Amino acid sequence: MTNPPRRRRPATAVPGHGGVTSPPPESNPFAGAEFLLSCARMAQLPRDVLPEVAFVGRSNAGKSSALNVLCGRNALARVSKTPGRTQLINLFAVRDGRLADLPGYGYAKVPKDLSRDWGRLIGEYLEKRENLRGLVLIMDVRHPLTPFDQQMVEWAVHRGLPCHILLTKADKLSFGASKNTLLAVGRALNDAPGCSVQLFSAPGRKGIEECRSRVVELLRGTPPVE
Ligand SMILES: Nc1nc2c(ncn2[C@@H]2O[C@H](COP(=O)(O)OP(=O)(O)OP(=O)(O)O)[C@@H](O)[C@H]2O)c(=O)[nH]1
Ligand SMILES: [Mg+2]
Repeated sequence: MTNPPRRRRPATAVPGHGGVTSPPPESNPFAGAEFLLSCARMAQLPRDVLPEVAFVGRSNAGKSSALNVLCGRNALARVSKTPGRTQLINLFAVRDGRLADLPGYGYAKVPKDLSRDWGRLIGEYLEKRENLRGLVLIMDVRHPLTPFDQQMVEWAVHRGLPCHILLTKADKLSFGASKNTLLAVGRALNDAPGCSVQLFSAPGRKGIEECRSRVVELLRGTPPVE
Protein backbone atom coordinates (compact mmCIF):
# COMPACT_ATOMS: atom_id res chain seq x y z
CA MET A 1 0.00 0.00 0.00
CA THR A 2 1.51 3.28 -1.04
CA ASN A 3 0.83 6.40 0.99
CA PRO A 4 -1.04 9.15 -0.81
CA PRO A 5 1.23 11.85 -2.18
CA ARG A 6 1.92 14.64 0.31
CA ARG A 7 1.10 18.23 -0.41
CA ARG A 8 4.22 20.31 -0.55
CA ARG A 9 4.98 23.97 -0.37
CA PRO A 10 6.58 25.48 -3.46
CA ALA A 11 10.37 25.37 -3.43
CA THR A 12 10.81 28.99 -4.26
CA ALA A 13 9.24 31.85 -2.36
CA VAL A 14 7.48 34.69 -4.09
CA PRO A 15 9.69 37.74 -3.44
CA GLY A 16 8.28 39.87 -0.66
CA HIS A 17 5.81 37.21 0.46
CA GLY A 18 8.00 35.21 2.88
CA GLY A 19 8.00 31.41 2.71
CA VAL A 20 10.69 28.97 1.68
CA THR A 21 13.61 30.10 -0.44
CA SER A 22 15.86 27.78 -2.41
CA PRO A 23 19.46 28.70 -3.06
CA PRO A 24 20.33 29.23 -6.72
CA PRO A 25 20.68 25.84 -8.45
CA GLU A 26 24.33 26.43 -9.35
CA SER A 27 25.32 26.68 -5.66
CA ASN A 28 23.25 23.78 -4.38
CA PRO A 29 23.40 20.44 -6.22
CA PHE A 30 20.23 19.36 -4.40
CA ALA A 31 18.10 22.38 -5.19
CA GLY A 32 14.95 21.23 -6.90
CA ALA A 33 14.81 18.00 -4.88
CA GLU A 34 11.39 16.39 -5.19
CA PHE A 35 9.58 13.90 -2.98
CA LEU A 36 8.98 10.73 -5.01
CA LEU A 37 7.30 8.18 -2.76
CA SER A 38 7.06 6.52 0.65
CA CYS A 39 7.06 2.80 1.15
CA ALA A 40 6.69 0.39 4.06
CA ARG A 41 7.96 -2.69 2.21
CA MET A 42 10.79 -3.34 -0.19
CA ALA A 43 8.33 -4.74 -2.72
CA GLN A 44 6.80 -1.27 -2.98
CA LEU A 45 10.13 0.35 -3.83
CA PRO A 46 10.47 0.67 -7.60
CA ARG A 47 13.61 -0.65 -9.23
CA ASP A 48 15.79 2.26 -10.11
CA VAL A 49 18.92 2.56 -12.16
CA LEU A 50 19.81 6.00 -10.84
CA PRO A 51 22.42 6.03 -8.06
CA GLU A 52 21.01 6.32 -4.55
CA VAL A 53 22.42 7.48 -1.20
CA ALA A 54 20.62 6.50 2.01
CA PHE A 55 20.41 8.57 5.19
CA VAL A 56 20.59 6.17 8.12
CA GLY A 57 21.01 6.48 11.87
CA ARG A 58 19.46 6.28 15.27
CA SER A 59 15.93 7.51 15.75
CA ASN A 60 15.81 11.26 16.42
CA ALA A 61 19.49 11.71 15.45
CA GLY A 62 18.55 14.29 12.81
CA LYS A 63 18.39 12.39 9.48
CA SER A 64 15.36 14.22 8.10
CA SER A 65 16.68 17.59 9.29
CA ALA A 66 20.02 17.00 7.57
CA LEU A 67 18.28 16.03 4.35
CA ASN A 68 16.16 19.19 4.42
CA VAL A 69 19.14 21.45 5.06
CA LEU A 70 21.17 19.81 2.28
CA CYS A 71 18.32 20.31 -0.16
CA GLY A 72 17.75 23.87 1.06
CA ARG A 73 14.12 23.10 1.91
CA ASN A 74 12.31 23.45 5.22
CA ALA A 75 9.84 20.62 4.95
CA LEU A 76 10.92 18.20 2.25
CA ALA A 77 11.42 15.39 4.79
CA ARG A 78 9.34 15.39 7.98
CA VAL A 79 11.12 16.44 11.15
CA SER A 80 9.73 15.71 14.60
CA LYS A 81 10.61 15.95 18.27
CA THR A 82 9.01 12.51 18.67
CA PRO A 83 11.58 9.80 18.03
CA GLY A 84 10.56 7.23 15.44
CA ARG A 85 8.71 9.73 13.26
CA THR A 86 10.07 8.47 9.95
CA GLN A 87 8.56 4.99 9.79
CA LEU A 88 8.74 4.51 6.05
CA ILE A 89 11.44 4.75 3.44
CA ASN A 90 10.99 8.15 1.81
CA LEU A 91 12.57 8.60 -1.57
CA PHE A 92 13.57 11.94 -3.10
CA ALA A 93 14.72 12.75 -6.63
CA VAL A 94 17.75 15.04 -6.99
CA ARG A 95 19.80 16.07 -10.00
CA ASP A 96 22.41 13.32 -9.61
CA GLY A 97 20.13 10.50 -8.49
CA ARG A 98 18.05 9.63 -5.44
CA LEU A 99 18.23 10.28 -1.71
CA ALA A 100 16.49 7.87 0.67
CA ASP A 101 15.42 8.88 4.20
CA LEU A 102 15.31 5.66 6.20
CA PRO A 103 13.45 4.96 9.45
CA GLY A 104 15.61 5.43 12.54
CA TYR A 105 16.82 2.47 14.56
CA GLY A 106 17.24 1.93 18.25
CA TYR A 107 14.29 3.74 19.73
CA ALA A 108 13.45 1.69 22.83
CA LYS A 109 9.82 2.79 23.24
CA VAL A 110 8.70 1.47 19.88
CA PRO A 111 6.45 -1.62 20.26
CA LYS A 112 8.40 -4.81 19.61
CA ASP A 113 6.48 -5.86 16.47
CA LEU A 114 6.86 -2.46 14.88
CA SER A 115 10.54 -2.30 15.70
CA ARG A 116 10.99 -5.78 14.16
CA ASP A 117 9.28 -4.55 10.98
CA TRP A 118 11.53 -1.51 10.84
CA GLY A 119 14.62 -3.63 11.37
CA ARG A 120 13.51 -5.94 8.57
CA LEU A 121 12.76 -3.02 6.25
CA ILE A 122 16.12 -1.36 6.85
CA GLY A 123 17.97 -4.68 6.64
CA GLU A 124 16.29 -5.66 3.38
CA TYR A 125 16.86 -2.23 1.89
CA LEU A 126 20.56 -2.30 2.74
CA GLU A 127 20.99 -5.84 1.44
CA LYS A 128 18.93 -5.64 -1.72
CA ARG A 129 18.90 -2.10 -3.03
CA GLU A 130 21.00 -2.52 -6.15
CA ASN A 131 21.45 1.16 -6.96
CA LEU A 132 22.65 2.02 -3.42
CA ARG A 133 25.99 3.83 -3.76
CA GLY A 134 26.67 4.97 -0.23
CA LEU A 135 25.40 5.84 3.23
CA VAL A 136 25.19 9.05 5.16
CA LEU A 137 25.25 7.83 8.76
CA ILE A 138 23.89 10.44 11.13
CA MET A 139 24.89 10.41 14.80
CA ASP A 140 24.14 12.89 17.56
CA VAL A 141 27.58 14.33 18.36
CA ARG A 142 26.75 13.83 22.05
CA HIS A 143 26.15 10.08 21.63
CA PRO A 144 28.34 8.86 18.76
CA LEU A 145 29.09 5.29 17.68
CA THR A 146 26.33 3.38 19.45
CA PRO A 147 26.49 -0.40 18.89
CA PHE A 148 23.91 0.03 16.07
CA ASP A 149 26.06 2.74 14.47
CA GLN A 150 29.12 0.51 14.67
CA GLN A 151 27.17 -2.32 13.04
CA MET A 152 26.19 0.04 10.26
CA VAL A 153 29.81 1.06 9.63
CA GLU A 154 30.91 -2.60 9.66
CA TRP A 155 28.14 -3.50 7.27
CA ALA A 156 29.10 -0.68 4.86
CA VAL A 157 32.77 -1.73 4.91
CA HIS A 158 31.75 -5.36 4.38
CA ARG A 159 29.62 -4.39 1.35
CA GLY A 160 32.33 -2.10 -0.01
CA LEU A 161 29.98 0.89 0.24
CA PRO A 162 31.34 4.29 1.28
CA CYS A 163 29.93 5.68 4.51
CA HIS A 164 29.98 9.38 5.37
CA ILE A 165 29.31 10.12 9.03
CA LEU A 166 27.62 13.33 10.12
CA LEU A 167 28.17 14.19 13.78
CA THR A 168 25.13 16.39 13.99
CA LYS A 169 23.67 18.71 16.64
CA ALA A 170 27.17 20.18 16.91
CA ASP A 171 25.43 23.38 18.11
CA LYS A 172 24.73 21.50 21.36
CA LEU A 173 28.43 21.22 22.25
CA SER A 174 31.22 23.74 22.61
CA PHE A 175 33.65 24.10 19.73
CA GLY A 176 36.36 22.23 21.69
CA ALA A 177 34.12 19.37 22.80
CA SER A 178 32.72 18.78 19.31
CA LYS A 179 36.24 18.91 17.82
CA ASN A 180 37.40 16.30 20.36
CA THR A 181 34.48 14.04 19.43
CA LEU A 182 35.32 14.44 15.74
CA LEU A 183 38.91 13.35 16.42
CA ALA A 184 37.80 10.47 18.66
CA VAL A 185 35.35 9.13 16.05
CA GLY A 186 38.01 9.49 13.35
CA ARG A 187 40.39 7.44 15.49
CA ALA A 188 37.73 4.81 16.24
CA LEU A 189 37.09 4.39 12.51
CA ASN A 190 40.76 3.53 12.21
CA ASP A 191 40.99 4.27 8.49
CA ALA A 192 37.99 2.06 7.68
CA PRO A 193 37.94 2.03 3.86
CA GLY A 194 35.49 4.48 2.30
CA CYS A 195 34.54 6.04 5.65
CA SER A 196 34.69 9.76 6.36
CA VAL A 197 33.39 11.93 9.18
CA GLN A 198 32.49 15.58 9.74
CA LEU A 199 30.69 17.89 12.18
CA PHE A 200 27.23 19.13 11.22
CA SER A 201 24.45 21.28 12.59
CA ALA A 202 21.12 21.79 10.87
CA PRO A 203 20.01 24.99 12.65
CA GLY A 204 23.62 26.21 12.91
CA ARG A 205 24.08 25.55 9.18
CA LYS A 206 27.45 24.01 9.93
CA GLY A 207 29.15 21.59 7.55
CA ILE A 208 26.53 21.89 4.82
CA GLU A 209 28.88 22.48 1.88
CA GLU A 210 31.24 19.70 2.96
CA CYS A 211 28.32 17.29 3.22
CA ARG A 212 26.83 18.32 -0.12
CA SER A 213 30.16 17.72 -1.86
CA ARG A 214 30.56 14.31 -0.23
CA VAL A 215 27.02 13.20 -1.15
CA VAL A 216 27.56 14.28 -4.77
CA GLU A 217 30.77 12.23 -4.78
CA LEU A 218 28.87 9.23 -3.43
CA LEU A 219 26.18 9.59 -6.08
CA ARG A 220 28.76 9.89 -8.85
CA GLY A 221 31.03 7.13 -7.50
CA THR A 222 31.55 3.81 -9.16
CA PRO A 223 29.38 0.87 -8.04
CA PRO A 224 30.82 -1.18 -5.16
CA VAL A 225 32.70 -4.37 -6.03
CA GLU A 226 30.61 -7.39 -4.88
N1 LIG B 1 19.93 21.47 18.04
C1 LIG B 1 19.76 20.70 16.96
N2 LIG B 1 18.63 19.99 16.82
C2 LIG B 1 18.51 19.19 15.72
C3 LIG B 1 19.53 19.11 14.72
N3 LIG B 1 19.12 18.23 13.78
C4 LIG B 1 17.89 17.80 14.17
N4 LIG B 1 17.52 18.38 15.32
C5 LIG B 1 16.27 18.16 16.07
O1 LIG B 1 16.21 16.80 16.46
C6 LIG B 1 14.87 16.30 16.40
C7 LIG B 1 14.82 15.08 15.48
O2 LIG B 1 15.15 15.50 14.16
P1 LIG B 1 14.74 14.61 12.89
O3 LIG B 1 15.44 15.22 11.72
O4 LIG B 1 13.27 14.44 12.81
O5 LIG B 1 15.43 13.23 13.26
P2 LIG B 1 15.33 11.83 12.50
O6 LIG B 1 16.65 11.16 12.65
O7 LIG B 1 14.83 12.02 11.12
O8 LIG B 1 14.26 11.09 13.41
P3 LIG B 1 13.34 9.81 13.03
O9 LIG B 1 12.67 10.10 11.73
O10 LIG B 1 12.40 9.75 14.21
O11 LIG B 1 14.24 8.63 12.98
C8 LIG B 1 14.02 17.47 15.93
O12 LIG B 1 13.48 18.11 17.06
C9 LIG B 1 15.03 18.38 15.21
O13 LIG B 1 14.63 19.74 15.21
C10 LIG B 1 20.72 19.88 14.91
O14 LIG B 1 21.68 19.88 14.11
N5 LIG B 1 20.79 20.65 16.05
MG1 LIG C 1 13.20 11.23 10.16
